[in-house]
Amino acid sequence: MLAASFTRRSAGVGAGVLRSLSTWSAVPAGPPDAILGVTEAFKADKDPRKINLGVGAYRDDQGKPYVLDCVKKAESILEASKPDKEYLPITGHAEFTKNAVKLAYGADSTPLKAGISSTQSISGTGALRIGAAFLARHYPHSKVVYLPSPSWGNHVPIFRDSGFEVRNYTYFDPTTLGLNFEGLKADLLTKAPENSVVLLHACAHNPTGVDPTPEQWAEISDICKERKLFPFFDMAYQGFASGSTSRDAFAVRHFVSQGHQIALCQSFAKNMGLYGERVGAFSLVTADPEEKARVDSQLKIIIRPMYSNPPVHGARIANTILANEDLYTQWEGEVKGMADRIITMREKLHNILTHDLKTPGDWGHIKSQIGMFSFTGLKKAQTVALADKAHVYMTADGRISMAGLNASNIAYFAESVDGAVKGTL
Ligand code: KET
Repeated sequence: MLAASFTRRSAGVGAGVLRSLSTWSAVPAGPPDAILGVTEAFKADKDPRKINLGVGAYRDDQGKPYVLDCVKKAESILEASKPDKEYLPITGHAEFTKNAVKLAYGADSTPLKAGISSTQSISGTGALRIGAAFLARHYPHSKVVYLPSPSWGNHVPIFRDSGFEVRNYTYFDPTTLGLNFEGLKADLLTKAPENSVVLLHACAHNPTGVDPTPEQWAEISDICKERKLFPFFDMAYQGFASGSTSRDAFAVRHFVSQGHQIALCQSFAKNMGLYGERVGAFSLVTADPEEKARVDSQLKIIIRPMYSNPPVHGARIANTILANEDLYTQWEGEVKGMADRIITMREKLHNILTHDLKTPGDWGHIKSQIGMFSFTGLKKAQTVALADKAHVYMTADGRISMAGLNASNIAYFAESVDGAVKGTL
């Protein structure tokens, strides 16, 4: 290409018709996304036995995407009301954010009356991005964020791209496949400088499926207070851990009751199945209505140049459910139904691996881990073999989305794992 253009130039061809090096010729190819890239590989696989356990998206027992009945009802109520398509305000659908915040903090929460500054967001990812941008600009004490090790893969670029230095605190213990609570405490007590931002998964930790107990949360809250650490909660799975949205809000509500001025990111992708609608909320606890008004004004200043204002349809659906007593009750039942189906899959998988196949290793963590994911302990090479030889897709860290398993594919999946572990695939 380079040689050709030089030759043509020297042959006297007019400069206007010459094609020189493309403007983007130096742009390096990036790696596929660690989670969404798995879906791309899955889609390209033509084998009928293929299974996608990569992305955390709920599937029903037929392996199909699941549109909740309460969502269908909310949509027909909305359709009948013939809503317009006007812009929302910069911070979105005000009634939706009010109800979203109530869902997280609890109807009796004190700051709910005094001052929670909140905005609608482009799902949980957008909430994280607004929050990180707000802290980068206005948190006066630190530009260092501590993430649990491991954490959701997108946390690092979100905080880095927002101007934070990203560090880790101990979370998972690879030998017990459970929480390394002593390591966590030691890191927050001695490693993290005072005033650092600490990211906490409110429930159903991704990717490990390991959550602190209520007693451990209380200790973490005390440590944050003692060390003046700023608690930044990511709550993408409210309802998916225990099947109850209020039980899953324990950590958030406990921290707030202890006087922490938390930041909170909410997503309705998983618990309402509104993945592609991009419905979420970001909130900050403020001291009083006057402070809240100032924070509100700065949230608008951050959002307006990013995307001006959020999409309306999903927020209307979520709000219709949150605001209507019957739909809300139905929704709670459907969240529990999804959580329960996942628990049944955990039990079945554990049974097949330990009793039927006698797969080497201890598989108790499949049952004890919580939420949408199981951190299987499979090694990267085994995940590669599972994809290449058995058409079973998961993230390279051995995380599986339990919701991708069902009565028809669980036996094939367990046999494939058995083969990967025994090296017989
Ligand atoms: N936080 C966590 C912890 C999380 O797992 C996700 C999504 C999000 C936030 C953002 O979700 P949103 O759809 O923006 O509301 N996790 C799944 C999907 C993804 O990676 O985008 C996943 O881990 O598979």
